[in-house]
Amino acid sequence: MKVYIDGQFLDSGDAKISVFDHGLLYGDGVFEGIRLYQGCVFKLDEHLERLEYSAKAILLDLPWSRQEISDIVCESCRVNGLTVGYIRLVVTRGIGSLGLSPKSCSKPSIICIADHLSLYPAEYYENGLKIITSPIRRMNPAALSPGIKSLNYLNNILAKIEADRLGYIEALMLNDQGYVSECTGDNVFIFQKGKLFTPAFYAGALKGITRGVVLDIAEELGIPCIQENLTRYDILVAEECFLTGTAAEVIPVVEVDGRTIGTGKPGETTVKFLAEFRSKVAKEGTFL
Ligand code: PXG
Repeated sequence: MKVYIDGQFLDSGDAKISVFDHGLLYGDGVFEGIRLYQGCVFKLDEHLERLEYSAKAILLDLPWSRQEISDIVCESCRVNGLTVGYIRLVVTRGIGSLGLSPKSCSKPSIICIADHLSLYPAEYYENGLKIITSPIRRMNPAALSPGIKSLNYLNNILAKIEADRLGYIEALMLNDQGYVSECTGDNVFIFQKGKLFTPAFYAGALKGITRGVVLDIAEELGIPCIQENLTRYDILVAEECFLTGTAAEVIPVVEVDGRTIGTGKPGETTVKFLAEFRSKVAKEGTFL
């Protein structure tokens, strides 16, 4: 596998960054996770826009145009002969001296890894996921906006580790007010009485690209989708619940904290959204 770092494609074993990179020293950087389906990069423009916004929010000036970054992403897929896969795009503050201030960092670094994807087992889509509510709260937007896809994922990582130790692969995270924000790497939706509901961004959810596609599908299907505060109670009494994310796509949730959601099987609407999502990825995207 070849990895792109600052203008060069390197063998994966040689793809290394400096120990003085502020991305490593301080988590000072931003990233994106993108999918490649059938030779098409899905929602590339949306991912690049989010990367630009994340960078802007942390006062990191990207010295590359959107087209240049798009070319790096596509070339990384081509060089590795991929037609399906997962692309990790990372921008760090770059090399600097010890000390928090990025003033010593003269130029940001850009890394692009395009690799095969290890998919969630089909069983999760057929039978649904069992998740738990994490006692770890999602970041307060006044501390660090959860809208920034930054290299500071410890909050979510800790929730993920604790869930994993209990035998779960995802965990629901509440915000510091106790409202549902999202999962550690996925947005959350419920379906109730003909309507979809998902936490608003102000509840501390990342502006998920898959979430956006699900909102488009809801509009196409004429299903109203309400973005408002949801409580754990709303999830527990929902007819259906599903998660969305670049890796997970649309994945049903059938149990939360040992309590059955809906019928305990993936709901009809969830199954429809997954099918619609998969038909979209087969038709849309930026060709390599
Ligand atoms: N919330 C959070 C906190 C995320 O990090 C999503 C929601 C879903 O957003 P998208 O745009 O993917 O629909 C994410 C993104 C991984 C991995 O390696 C996945 C994400 C983040 C970091 C790593 O599986 N999901």
